[in-house]
Amino acid sequence: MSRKYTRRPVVAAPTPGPATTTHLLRYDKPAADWEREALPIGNGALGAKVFGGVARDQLQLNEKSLWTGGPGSAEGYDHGDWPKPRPGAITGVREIIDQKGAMDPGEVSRRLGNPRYATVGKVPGFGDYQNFGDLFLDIPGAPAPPTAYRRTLDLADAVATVSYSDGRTRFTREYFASHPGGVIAGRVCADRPGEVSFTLSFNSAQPGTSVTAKDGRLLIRGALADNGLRYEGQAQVLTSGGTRTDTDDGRVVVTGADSATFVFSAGTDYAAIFPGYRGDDPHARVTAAVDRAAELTYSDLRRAHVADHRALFARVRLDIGQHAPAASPTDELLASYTGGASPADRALEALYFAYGRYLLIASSRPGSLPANLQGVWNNSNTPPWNADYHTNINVQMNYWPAEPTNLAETVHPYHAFIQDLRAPGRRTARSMFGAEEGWVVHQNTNPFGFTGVHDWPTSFWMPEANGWLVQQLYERYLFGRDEDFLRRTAYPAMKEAAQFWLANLHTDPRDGKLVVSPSYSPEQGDFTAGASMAQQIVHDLLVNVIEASEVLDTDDEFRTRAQAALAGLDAGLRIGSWGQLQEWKADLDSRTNTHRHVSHLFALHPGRQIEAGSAYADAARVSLTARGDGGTGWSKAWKINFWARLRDGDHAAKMLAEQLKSSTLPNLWDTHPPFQIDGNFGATAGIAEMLLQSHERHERDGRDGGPAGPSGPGVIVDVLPALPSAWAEHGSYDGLRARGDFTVGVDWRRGAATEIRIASGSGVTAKLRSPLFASPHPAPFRVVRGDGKPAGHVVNDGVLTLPTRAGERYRIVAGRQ
Ligand code: FUC
Repeated sequence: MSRKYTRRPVVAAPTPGPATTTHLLRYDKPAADWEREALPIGNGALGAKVFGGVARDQLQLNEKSLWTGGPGSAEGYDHGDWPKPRPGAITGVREIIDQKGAMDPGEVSRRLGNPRYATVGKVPGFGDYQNFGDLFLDIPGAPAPPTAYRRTLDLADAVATVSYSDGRTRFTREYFASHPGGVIAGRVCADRPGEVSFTLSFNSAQPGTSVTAKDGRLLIRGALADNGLRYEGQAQVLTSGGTRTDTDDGRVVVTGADSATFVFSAGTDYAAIFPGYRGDDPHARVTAAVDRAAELTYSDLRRAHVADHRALFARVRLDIGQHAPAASPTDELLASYTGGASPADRALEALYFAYGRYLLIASSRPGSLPANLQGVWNNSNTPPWNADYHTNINVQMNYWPAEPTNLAETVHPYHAFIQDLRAPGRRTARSMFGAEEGWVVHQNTNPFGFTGVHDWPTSFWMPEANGWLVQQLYERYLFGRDEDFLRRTAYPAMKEAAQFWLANLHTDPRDGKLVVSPSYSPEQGDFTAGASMAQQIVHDLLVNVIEASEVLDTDDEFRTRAQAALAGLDAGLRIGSWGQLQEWKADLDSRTNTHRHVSHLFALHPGRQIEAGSAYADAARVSLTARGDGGTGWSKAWKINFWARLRDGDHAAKMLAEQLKSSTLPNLWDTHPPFQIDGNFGATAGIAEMLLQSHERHERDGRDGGPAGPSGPGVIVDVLPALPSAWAEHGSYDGLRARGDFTVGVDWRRGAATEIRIASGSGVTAKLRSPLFASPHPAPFRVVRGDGKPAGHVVNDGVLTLPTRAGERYRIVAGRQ
């Protein structure tokens, strides 16, 4: 009990970091509710929701690989593959669709699905993301009520704080989840010595968990009843002054300390390795992480955490004229938000943007699984939609902000996850489609390579998800221009997804075009051939893989085949009878359909088949207008992106306002309802999309994709493409990323850029579009390098062409001098 920890110097109560109101969530009451009020911290693999109670604080904990299902599951597991071959099943459905034009989803799922258990939502062995349990701090003699209570989450430092006074002593607790440390840490302080007392206990969410306490360390061990997955957690309590006692029933009691800290880590024996998905027992890893963290002083542990977080978070700065009354609690800011002209409304929007970046850092770091439907936070053993990985919008949306908002490192778990789907996905491609080449995944997947199907009629079939997933791999190349990454990581996965489609496109008897069949537009209507989204995704995949093979100068024969397929492909773009972009190949769209999925606009975003100002863009606008401004959280978030791509900043801002007014909880979590994190991420990406775009290719050769030039595929960097009037008066940003490996900053006044800053990472020629460069009367401006010397450039048709050198910074300054 009297370990060296007790002799540590007292660390002063933490002083608040440099957070402004833009980066601080604050509340004047403890959280009464997990979903709406508790505040999230996380290091990717571990997550906690902090309640901030006075007499009892609660940290609800998660370990991201704690999943039921998969190999060893009591329900059995087959990756969703058909238990027995069904020769001709898919071609049979294709033939019926060819003959009748459509097929009822129930009938298709009876033929092609995998039967569920009786319980709706239960796919055999699919599993659920699990709750790990709760750490409780029970504080004797806590004031009721306390005075000057404050609960905050500092997004800049990624530290949650709770503070209050009993009239005599001010108590402060803070919590953070350290990625470098691999732990969640907490500290309890008082501004008078000897005042810190509490009992730390753990309440497991899993039956049969053993919890013991020894030398101030809780040891939590067990195995999931369903699949035997072993898990372990350890929490080490360290004190300055006072006493620390272990209890027989597995608690640690701190009495009369000057301050106390705890460090917690957890792990499982999950490994992302097909087919067993098991690795080492977590005991050694968890012990090492907790030992290492306990050896450090709290301030060193905290400093390393803050430095690690800031290295990502502080890359982007956004000023949209936000200003909130200094002490206004976030829930009040949200409640009084109108989406109007007030600086307080701007403050909420800027905070929400910062929060999206914070949440991505907290829920997706290298070394664990990607962010799921709830990021890393889940307090249930049967969470909504299993808290899984939905591939018909949701997991993709999670990663939309990663590249544009300068958080490329956070996308690593998603990349790894996609690579890990290839082995089971190959098996599914072979067993269901008879494909000799390629991999496939359908509409839901889990950490155990579920690449097959279940049988929920309106949401089980999504083979083109393979193409949508690998789009993110290619985006990494487009943003980072790392050819080695393209060669080794992105291209092989893209090629294998494309190979699947080369073997599985179907010739549509209606017009001889190549289509996906059967295809289904999420999550409505009948099965048909050539639903627009499926076509657009395959189109995107083929264009990208052709471009990538050109960049890498490889695979001529494969490229020729891909080019032939692209030439024969139905591109999935059709303007229908009421001017709408058709969701299906036949003109079936209803003007009164307000379904949340607007799948046929994939070509507008996140695809790049539709350019603003084109006839297809007009049709997309007609469809989007008909769908309306409602929808679930993620649906509104997608619409922010759509309107931004249509360069309608005011409508994009309206959608952001709709999301904040009706799909956002007091802790600023997105709600579907219930809580679903994709909307946070989609909206964050949407805000970036309003400020900077770089998806349009500038070299054209008659086909939809431009050829890759000597420095890779050329793109237009569009500055302030959809700035809403509410943000127009003045503002600035720095640190957003554009394809071509550019980091961009802009100052603006009355809607016009006054300075554009661009740092070139790879020396690609920048093609910048801004009204500043518009012909025939270009506004006067000068272009200078970092050293202030003029930089050579050409202006043509509203586009400034700026040859850049890798590592060089450039400024384009409006005004003659
Ligand atoms: C998609 C959506 C639902 C929900 C679910 C998790 O299938 O249609 O609205 O977001 O994912």
